[in-house]
Parts: sequence; structure tokens; C-alpha cells
Amino acid sequence: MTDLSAVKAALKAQEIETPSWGYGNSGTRFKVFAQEGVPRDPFEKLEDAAQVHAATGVAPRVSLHIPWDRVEDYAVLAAFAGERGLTLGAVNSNTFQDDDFRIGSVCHPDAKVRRKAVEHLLECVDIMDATGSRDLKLWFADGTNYPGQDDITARQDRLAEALAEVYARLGDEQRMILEYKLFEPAFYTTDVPDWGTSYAHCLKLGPKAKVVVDTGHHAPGTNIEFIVAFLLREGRLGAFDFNSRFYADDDLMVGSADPFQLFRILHEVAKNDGFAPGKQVAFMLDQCHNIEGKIPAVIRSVMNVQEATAKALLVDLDALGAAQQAGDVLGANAVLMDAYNTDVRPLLAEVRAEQGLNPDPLAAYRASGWQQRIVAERVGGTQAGWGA
Ligand code: LRH
Ligand code: MN
Repeated sequence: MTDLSAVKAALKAQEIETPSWGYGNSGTRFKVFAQEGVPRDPFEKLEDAAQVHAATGVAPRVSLHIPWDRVEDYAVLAAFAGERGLTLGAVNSNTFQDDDFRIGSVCHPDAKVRRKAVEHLLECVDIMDATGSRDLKLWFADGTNYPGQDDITARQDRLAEALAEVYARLGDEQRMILEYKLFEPAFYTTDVPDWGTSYAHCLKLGPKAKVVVDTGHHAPGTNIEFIVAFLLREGRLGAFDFNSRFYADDDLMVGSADPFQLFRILHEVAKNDGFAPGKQVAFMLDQCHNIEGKIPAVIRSVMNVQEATAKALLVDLDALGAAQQAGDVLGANAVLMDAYNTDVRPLLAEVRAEQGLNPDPLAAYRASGWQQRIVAERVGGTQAGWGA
């Protein structure tokens, strides 16, 4: 039988990292819809992130994206976060918006352009020194659009060389987490297209290099929980970028498109003790709230992760193991489905009440009056966005 107090303790100890860019304007190539009250700078993004943590109790860290979150003094930004119960999480590099990176950044044929890209990655490590962040999160848009456009192997050589230089710069407690993505913005080859490519580069680099699984970055039909189980077994699962999709990299609220997939993924995490602090798996959101209210969307997303986590922690692993050992196909499946079909909302409401929180985080946010306040106060200036 599952120990409910252990489940509750794990839920209270959960830490979900929210993305600074999730609070800013975002959209598609067709349109970026601005919203009233959107932050104008990283400080206001942190103020909004603090509302998510205040309402949920499990969102104490915020990922930064450079240059979108560039400030004069990152120690000041870290202190500002600290005063609001937050810490600064992964530092995301950005080598996908500079004109010089049209045909690649670290994989570009021209060594001068590669140098520029590596200098940016090294600057991100300098920023980590100032913010106290552990993770340098690398996602490269690098790739090609037409067969023959460039040499696939040569680009891997260039990538490996750049990663090795940055890896050597990392501090003892710092990590490099390498994200893969099947396609977009490149539409023929992507230089880090799948988990295997990321994993292979990480193995070559060393123990401080781990893989980021963005749940929106796979070919349709990919069994993501298999990848998660494999990487956990290898000790190379560094982080999740949680979101959900119906078609491509839709970056919708995690759990909104396929809550069963999220449950299956977190079941593999729970079963492999992936929630244990020692495993150092970062649970991050990477989403864009193109048409919905941004702070409520992040709160809802955190709740979706909590619900899937609670269901995963309720799986009776002893009964599951016994059924699997006995080859009881339907029995084993039923154990998992019983957990998935459990309504965990009362349990989470209880956990929140025990944390001194409103059992309904969205009701708490509505009652805070924060939304009305930022709409009234944040007038003028330039709203934050991707600047794409
Ligand atoms: C790329 C990605 C990456 C971030 C960006 C905001 O699609 O998932 O993690 O840099 O979104
Ligand atoms: Mn991502």
C-alpha cells in the first residue's frame, strides 16, 4: 500500500521552475497579442513569478533567458528574487535571434561566427556566477533547410568543439544541460534533433553534462517516458521543459493536451526515484501563453504538474511489480490506471491547507487583486517579449 504521508511530503517538497518568458508577450509568426499588465523588465517578471509561488507554494525558482532578461547587475536581480521568496534557476542562452546566426551559431561554417556564439555561451556562465544558478541550459536552433546546404558531420565537429570549450569553463557545482528538438526553425536537419544526439555529446563532455527533455520537441507518437526512463537509468536526465502540444512545438500549458502522457512520464520519474533531490532533475515549465492570461496559466500549469505527480506517487509499486513479475498484463496495467483515474484534487487541497495555502491557487490569485493592480500600474514602457 502507498504511504500517503510520504506522498504528501513529496508533494510539499516539489519545486517547479517557471520561465521568465512565460510572463511576457509571445505568439506565433502570425501574431503576438499584447496583454495589459505584462511585465516591462525582468524585475516585474519576478514579481509575477512570486505570485505563482505565493499561490501554489511549489514554484520557488525562475529560469532566465539571455538577452531577454539582461540587467545591469545580476546580483541585484538575484537579491530582488530572494526578497520575494524566489531563487534564479537555469540560465538559457540565445543563439537563435542574431542575424549573424542565420545559417548556424556554434555549427556555423565560419569560425568567426562560431566564436561569437561561444562568447555568448561563456557570458551566460559569467551570469550564472552572479545569480548563483547551477544550470546553463543550451538549446540551438542550428540546422539546415535543404539537402547539401552544409556538411552534417562537420557541423557535429563544430558543435562538439564549442560545447567542450564551454564545459571546461563550468564551475564545480555548475552543469550544462543540452536540449534537443526535432525541427523548427530548421526544416531539413537540426544539429541536436533528438535525445540520442544530446546524450552522445553529454557522454563525451563529462558528468556535468545532462539532457533536457522538452515535451514538445519529439516526433508525433514518440514514447517520451521511454526516453525519460532510459536517461534516468544512465543518470543523464538533467531537466524537463514541460509544456504540451497537439501537433508540433505548440508550447501549450503542460498537461492540457495529454495529461495521461504527463502522468506516464512522471510515473517513470517516481519509479526511478527521480523526485529525490539527489537525482538533481530540474522540473521546469517552458510555455507561451499567446491568448490566455499569463499568471493564471502558469498557476494552472503548476497545478497540472502537481496533479500528475500526485497520481504517479500513488501508483502501488509493490502491486505493480508483482503483476509485472507474474506476467499479469491486464493486472499490471490496471494498477497504473487505478492511480491515473484517482481524483487527487482533494489530496492536493489538503496538502495546500497543511502548507497554510488556499486549497484553490487560482481562487487565491483572483482574491489577491494582483491582476487588477498590474493592469493599473504597468502603463507605458515597452512590454517584455521575445523581440523576435
Ligand atoms: C526552443 C525552446 C527552448 C527555449 C525556447 C524558449 O523551442 O524550447 O527551450 O530557449 O523554447
Ligand atoms: Mn524548451
